Amino acid sequence: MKKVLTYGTFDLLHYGHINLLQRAKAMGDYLVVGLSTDEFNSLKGKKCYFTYEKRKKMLEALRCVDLVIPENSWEQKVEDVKEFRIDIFVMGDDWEGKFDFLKDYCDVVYLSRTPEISTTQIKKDIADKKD
Ligand code: C2G
Repeated sequence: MKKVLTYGTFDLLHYGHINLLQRAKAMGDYLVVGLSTDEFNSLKGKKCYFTYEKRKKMLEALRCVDLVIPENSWEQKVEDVKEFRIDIFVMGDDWEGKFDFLKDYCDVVYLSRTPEISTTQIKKDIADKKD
């Protein structure tokens, strides 16, 4: 069984996230998603609309997602790759090169981001409509 791992905040889940998750799953048989906790998002400078539990529930409802684990720190990836016997680590190419250190443990693939959609843009568009 080929196991794939990716990480993210996945707030205001949108089709850009879904495109990434579906392509990641298509690279193997089992997809593990490291979901940034609310505390880790504060470290990342992100303020989420949905709590970790709500974001986790939405991801777990996706057919392409097999397991959601908490992402508490930048440093946990090597341990996660070992613990879950990951074959392929996948991220959007806005992270191109940032996780190449994982090549010592698994394949590392950066997939193209879906253009013109982001959680930040969604929030901005909603705020603009309010005025
Ligand atoms: N993504 C995408 N296309 C978009 C928006 C996002 O392909 N239009 C991808 C990102 O490249 C990332 C994933 O969807 O691979 C999740 O995006 P975020 O929730 O913004 O994750 P991020 O804040 O980048 O956290 O340790 C890694 C971090 O936790 C990644």
